[in-house]
Amino acid sequence: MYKSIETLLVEIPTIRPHKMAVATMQTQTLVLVKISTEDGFVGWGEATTIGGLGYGEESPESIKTNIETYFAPLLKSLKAQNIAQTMRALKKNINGNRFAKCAIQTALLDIQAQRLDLPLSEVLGGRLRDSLPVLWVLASGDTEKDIAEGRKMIEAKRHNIFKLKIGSRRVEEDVEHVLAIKQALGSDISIRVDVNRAWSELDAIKGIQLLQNGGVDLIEQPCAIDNIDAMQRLTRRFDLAIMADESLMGPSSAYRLAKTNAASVFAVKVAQSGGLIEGHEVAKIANLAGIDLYGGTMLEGAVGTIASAHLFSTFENLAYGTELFGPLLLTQDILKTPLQYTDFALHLPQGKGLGIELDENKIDQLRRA
Ligand code: MUC
Ligand code: MG
Repeated sequence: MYKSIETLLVEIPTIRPHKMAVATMQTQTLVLVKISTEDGFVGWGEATTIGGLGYGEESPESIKTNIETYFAPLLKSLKAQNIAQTMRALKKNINGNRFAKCAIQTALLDIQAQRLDLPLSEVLGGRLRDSLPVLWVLASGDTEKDIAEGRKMIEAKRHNIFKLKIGSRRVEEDVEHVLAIKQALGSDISIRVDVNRAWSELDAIKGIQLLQNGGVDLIEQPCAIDNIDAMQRLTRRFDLAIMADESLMGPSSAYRLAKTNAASVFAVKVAQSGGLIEGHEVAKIANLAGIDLYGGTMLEGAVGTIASAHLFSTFENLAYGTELFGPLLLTQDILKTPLQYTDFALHLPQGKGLGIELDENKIDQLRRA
């Protein structure tokens, strides 16, 4: 039985402005959910999003309000049930709200894994690897600063794959910026771009052709969320990988994108999918359709990042690695022992549940009053 369900908004400044076509972030608002059970277990989940309502349909404030008003009373009213029955009750009574559902489901799975004395990955089917490759996003908005940042990351053996955020300038300017970075960092370094849906189909044809000629490896979400036809035509037209991100909102959209050949790679995001279990289903659909996988982020802090890592560690095919760098973009850590990033990878903890220990005093200092 669930004793309490708390939702905390935790404000942490970023290490530098993070410029994307949808928003410029100077601070990230982590949305953390803490569930306590009558018999003494505590589980954590995360429902962080990007740029208020700039990225998704749920804002930090709406997630907190909806959890407190609708999810928490319902959860408390449920007699002892397993996670499947609990999630079924939530889905039956509450429409949409994928991020909130994800945070609740993550906390329940954390508790379940703790009860079983297993790492979360083992409850999700079992890990196939103990570490995951992690790229870095260069998004200062300035070409020279991005090159210097990229070189520093390679030297420190932290990242050797980079994603560049484009789409807010003219196509030619963006292409010039990307190719300057590609040239400066060298041919061994994989460069990808995320347009965050900013291009028309004609912009995309022009931009992708130039980027493909310049050796860029992957184009993420070039066109509007609903413009699946354009995504399909671009995937057919070009030889480089076209990845669906914002268009991928869980198993049913995964099915539609796969059926229409509208992407060659899926960016699996657990919150966008509606939960870890649904993220697993998205990956299964990709596998069956011959679509490659990439482990995405909503720039979550440690909780959402490590929950995603537990899931991604179970994927057989993770051809494009992950972008689980969220905590590294923040100026403060909320864990007693920070996540371990070395040798271009994030290393999974061995402990039970999420395998992390939150610093609740720190969280108290940083949370919104
Ligand atoms: C996105 O669209 O991919 C992930 C990494 C990053 O820098 O922004 C997010 C959102
Ligand atoms: Mg993206």
